[in-house]
Amino acid sequence: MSTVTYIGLGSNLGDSRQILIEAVQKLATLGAVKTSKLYQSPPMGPQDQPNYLNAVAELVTDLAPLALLDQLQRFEQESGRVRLRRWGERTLDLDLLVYGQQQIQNERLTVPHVGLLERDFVVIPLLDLDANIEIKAQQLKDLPLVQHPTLSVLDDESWSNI
Ligand code: A4P
Ligand code: MG
Repeated sequence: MSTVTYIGLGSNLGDSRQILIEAVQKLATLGAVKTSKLYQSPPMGPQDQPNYLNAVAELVTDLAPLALLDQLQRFEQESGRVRLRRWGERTLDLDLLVYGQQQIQNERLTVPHVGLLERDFVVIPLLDLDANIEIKAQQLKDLPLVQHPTLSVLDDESWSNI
């Protein structure tokens, strides 16, 4: 049975734009994909690291949650993922933000993703995909951070034509 999922994409090392484009193409092998706009976002966490490119993809897939996580982690490795420190720079981060209406808590997976509601670089792209999305009984469009986003849209043709 197909489930609507949302995947957070982030990169701040290497050719981030190209890395995210390839990540979306790989996600499309797992089901039907739609993408948010592409954003540039100042780093959360250590400030001595480059800005991030961030986006969210909606993926409608038949994969079960852990099977989907396996694929996301495979794609991270294939992008030559380097992750140097907590909240630090990385070539590709793929987070399973939402899996249908499910709440999941096990040693590999917490869904909805921890911190989702506090991160404008996740909330704003989610609203691109569903302006009325509700997560953990919270209408995302009503969150205060939506009024004061720190991120900016990248007007990027290669992104909108994936
Ligand atoms: N894991 C548990 N739940 C999930 C889930 N829902 N999705 C486990 C994906 N993985 C999940 O992942 C560590 C473990 O989390 C995995 O093995 C999986 O089983 P990881 O990607 O190595 O580490 P992490 O927790 O993602 O890294 P970290 O360093 O804690 O950071 P975050 O929270 O991912 O943040 N600033 C901006 N502007 N934009 C960003 O995208 N990203 C980060 C990284 C920091 N600052 C940022 C950004
Ligand atoms: Mg991650």
